[in-house]
Amino acid sequence: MEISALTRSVVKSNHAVISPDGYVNSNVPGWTNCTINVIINEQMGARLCQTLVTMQKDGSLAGSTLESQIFFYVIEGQCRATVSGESKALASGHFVYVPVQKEYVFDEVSPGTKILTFHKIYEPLQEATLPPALFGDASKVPAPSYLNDPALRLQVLLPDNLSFDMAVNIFTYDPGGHLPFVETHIMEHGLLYLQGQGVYMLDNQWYPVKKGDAIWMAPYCQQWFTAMGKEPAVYIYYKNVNRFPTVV
Ligand code: UGY
Ligand code: MN
Repeated sequence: MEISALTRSVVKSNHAVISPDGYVNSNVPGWTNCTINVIINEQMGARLCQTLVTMQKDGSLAGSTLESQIFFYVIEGQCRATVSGESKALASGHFVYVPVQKEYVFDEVSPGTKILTFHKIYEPLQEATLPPALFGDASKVPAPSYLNDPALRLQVLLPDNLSFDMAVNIFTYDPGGHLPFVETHIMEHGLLYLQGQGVYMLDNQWYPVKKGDAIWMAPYCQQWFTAMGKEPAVYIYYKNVNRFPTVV
């Protein structure tokens, strides 16, 4: 018999590990015939929102971005996305970036399709134009080694220019690969494991993590990760970037 009073999930003031065992579903207006889990949100102190959507038969996501831009990533399954009049068929690894003030529709889903979303309030910059809507495929994005370590590969999915104030990257670690140092930084992260397992250190606490787990790291939450097991560990993560760091 399993003990239902146990979970690997933790929610602290500057980080959270959310494993699927604790999911309770939400409803989002315009997102129909789907199961929605809001994994990271400003209610926990974050400045981003991260959701996981599992589509059912005839499911669709329809809406308009307002102040927040939304990044959609297909984890598994198939669907069609329409943004600003452009429509594309999407499969696992495909992604869509929807800038602010745009309408979007995801439909023609195969049941069970899983879509990850990252939402961030857009901070316009006088010297930069608004980002365009983008469609992409992670399998076509280069995967150079990270900081000269061949055990680590980093894919940068969004253009790295001042129009964008968020980054979404895919980090791949071969078994035994690890972050080269404990990171201490102002940027915030939301993250979802796509494959494999390992141990994450967050603010000097150690968490075993695996495919399906999500992590929130607040600014300055100290972070380090090592991959374990027989296959690479892969996570996709959000990071706020390219804006003046202070109002002081
Ligand atoms: O981009 C990053 O800050 C990344 N290296 N952090 C992380 O994977 N925890
Ligand atoms: Mn980091």
